[in-house]
Amino acid sequence: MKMIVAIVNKEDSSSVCNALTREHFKFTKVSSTGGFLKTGNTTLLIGTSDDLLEYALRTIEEHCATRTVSVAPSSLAEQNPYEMYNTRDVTVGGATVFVLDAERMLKF
Ligand code: 2BA
Repeated sequence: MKMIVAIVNKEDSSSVCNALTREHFKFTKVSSTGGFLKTGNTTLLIGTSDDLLEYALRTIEEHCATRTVSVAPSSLAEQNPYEMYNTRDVTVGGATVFVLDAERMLKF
């Protein structure tokens, strides 16, 4: 049994969720915030059997895209005052995915 923790760009969130539901995966959707950009994203907790892991990962991948985001000077200034006049482009996923071994799944 695996637990997939997928942090999904909010632009891709409904497309990924719809695809997972269509493919009969069960998951929990949690509203989350990126530590760097401080903008909303969606964290999906997907419990699945080992043999469906790759299929679940492919489903996520097929419904995500990376984007380039221009970070406002004010956001950077909070972290480094020397950068307050420079915007910076960052490439944002898509999805950042962790795969964990789940020892057991219990339902009460
Ligand atoms: P954020 O933390 O808001 O990061 C958004 C994007 O900013 C990142 O895209 C990355 O391109 C850039 N970035 C993040 N931290 C940076 C830093 N210290 N210096 C320069 N650039 C930085 P992604 O890597 O695609 O990450 C998208 C979101 O996935 C992140 O949003 C965060 O919520 C999550 N994430 C990424 N890596 C993670 C990790 N190792 N652990 C937990 N969450 C992670």
